[in-house]
Amino acid sequence: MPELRRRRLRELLRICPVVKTIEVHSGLTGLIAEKTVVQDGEGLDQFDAMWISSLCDSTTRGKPDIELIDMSSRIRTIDEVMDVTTKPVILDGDTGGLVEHFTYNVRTLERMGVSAIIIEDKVGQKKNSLFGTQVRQTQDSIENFCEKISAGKDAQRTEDFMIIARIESLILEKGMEDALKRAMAYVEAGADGIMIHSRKPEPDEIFEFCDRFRDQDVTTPIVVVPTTYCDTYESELISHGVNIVIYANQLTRSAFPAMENTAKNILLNHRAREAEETLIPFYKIITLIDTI
Ligand code: SPV
Ligand code: MG
Repeated sequence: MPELRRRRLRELLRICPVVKTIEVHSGLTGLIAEKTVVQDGEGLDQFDAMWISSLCDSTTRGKPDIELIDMSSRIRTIDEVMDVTTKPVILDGDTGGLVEHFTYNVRTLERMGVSAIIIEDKVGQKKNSLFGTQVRQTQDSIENFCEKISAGKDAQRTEDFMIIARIESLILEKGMEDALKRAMAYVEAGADGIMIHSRKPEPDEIFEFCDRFRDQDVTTPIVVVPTTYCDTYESELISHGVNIVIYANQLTRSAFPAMENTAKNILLNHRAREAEETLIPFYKIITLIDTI
């Protein structure tokens, strides 16, 4: 039920050392996030939550990650995922759009049972953060972005829904001081969490941000996306005060080469026998899908 799912993220933040979140973009990837369990040492391990990435939602539709996929289409993806899963959903809300639209979208998402939206402090044509300064991207002013956060918080109807502010200062090379100043301002404006993003191969600037943020704020959840600094273990992130780790695109990036290789294999062999060796039997996929 939407209420139970919505509040589950806050509950997980209270009980988990870190909320492990995986990208999903369809019913099938939702089922993978929901049902993948591994034996890890003495116990079992699984993902806690799902991230509906703008990058992967766009890529799956063959479109660029520039806020081209409108909110109605994003809602269709969320609905498809929610229809077959129970874990909490964190939505990548891009810039959040116009404040006047953001407030309506907050209410819609909240009603659906989404637990959190993460909005990034950029304006104008948004491009994916991993492009960094290779493309033109403009950061929003602190004042404007704070207004958007506050308007969203005023619009929501429950205590559960979270608006998490994503800081792009390190991505856009605006420096650590700017990132920290923004973090404090966004929390003051009502943000329920801070996502700090980096495209460095090492986690040093993320660790520094987290340590310095935690010196001033011990409670506000910190969210990170270790795509480029993927050598970093969850335990290291936890030791620097991180609460949510998002594996933001790995399912899409693993499926793409697998599908491309299969297409090439069939073309080269003029039949599917050779490709068959690398394929999962269909009955194994069907076992993921519940019968009612
Ligand atoms: C996404 O997954 O769409 C994100 C994270 O926003 S990143 O692609 O690293 O910008
Ligand atoms: Mg995104």
